[in-house]
Amino acid sequence: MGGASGKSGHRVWRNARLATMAEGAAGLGIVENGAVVARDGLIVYAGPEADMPLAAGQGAETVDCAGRWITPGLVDCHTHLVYAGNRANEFEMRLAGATYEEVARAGGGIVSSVKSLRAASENELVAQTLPRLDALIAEGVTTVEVKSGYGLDADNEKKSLRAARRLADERPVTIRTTCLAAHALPPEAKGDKDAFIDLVADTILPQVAAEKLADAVDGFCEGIAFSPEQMARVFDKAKALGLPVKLHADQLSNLHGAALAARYGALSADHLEYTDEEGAAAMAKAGTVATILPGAYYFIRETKNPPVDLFRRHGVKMAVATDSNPGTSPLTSLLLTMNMAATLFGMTVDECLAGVTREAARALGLLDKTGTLEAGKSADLAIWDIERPAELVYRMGFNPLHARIWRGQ
Ligand code: DI6
Ligand code: FE
Repeated sequence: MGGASGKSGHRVWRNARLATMAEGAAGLGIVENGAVVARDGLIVYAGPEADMPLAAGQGAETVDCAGRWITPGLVDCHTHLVYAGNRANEFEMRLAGATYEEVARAGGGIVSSVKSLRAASENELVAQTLPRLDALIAEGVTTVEVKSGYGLDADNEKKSLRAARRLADERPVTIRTTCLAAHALPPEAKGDKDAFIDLVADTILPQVAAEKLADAVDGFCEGIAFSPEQMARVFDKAKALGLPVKLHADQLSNLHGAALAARYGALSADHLEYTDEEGAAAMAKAGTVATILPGAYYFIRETKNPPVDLFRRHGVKMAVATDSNPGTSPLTSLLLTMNMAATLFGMTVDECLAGVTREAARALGLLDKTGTLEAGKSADLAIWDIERPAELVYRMGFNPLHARIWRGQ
């Protein structure tokens, strides 16, 4: 939307159709003939244009949306966006028949990204990440979570998180950072997982917390990574440092990671292909969001689907995210991700759209700030050239974004 905003940052988008995604509203919270008013970066009104309070719109710069749809700005709540180089070579190995686990055991996988990241400067990391961030932003994303996890020592984890924070200086976007030091075993640990977990808990997390570099703590609970007991040790330290937790859980096998995450009141448990009913029930009880990541499922040609139906039956909220990373999900399109969630997992259009807005915000602990079109939240909007919201999920490789508004601009 060209043109400077009003002096007070006061704008009305009128003649629009809204998918407010407000909690409790039926379906997408659709408002025909709707308007959104933003002042000083916050939504002051979102609803029928006819009901817009006079005072809300008075003196505001007005934008005629010509019947276009407005949704909340999209939220990608699970990415490993900051990395160096890529792993196209491993992709070729897998095409020749190797599994992801075989590639990892052969010294490839996450550890090869660790080598590349350690060799890159913070500036190089920012520069290499910006094109990926730009791809997300081009599709209406206004909030992105970014994990570390390719540094695996204090200095390199902090370098990754600093690079992630700097993305917010380079682009109009909200960045949330997550420390994923317990992602893989670095070569210098010489196979001693417990000693590495000591390093994470006693050194890396305290330093990251002291420098306020992370908004949450994550880990990879898996046979090829860390056990539930080792993750519990990391989570105990995170809690002691006042940081909320998340978990890569039950992606390749069922180690009961979902239940572990729930026990720690995790914001989210992510992947979840192998989660069982007990895990789903525990998540529901704890209010832990299930983050569904179809990009990784697709890319490693997994065949076990996450138990979407169990999540529905137990009332677990579902977010949908790219898992953008060099090894298992080199994906930078949240629109395509929704299509995959629908096509591969049978998620509905409403679930997919909630998954990249309201539920993704919830998975980041940001539901009071973004993720729906409601007064009091950040004016993060995506305006679309579509006739109906299902088009956002239905199309593959097409971007109908008309305009993107971040904090009212
Ligand atoms: N699960 C994943 O899918 C990614 N990390 C994780 O814990 C893979 C990251 C990578 O292969 O680089
Ligand atoms: Fe991931």
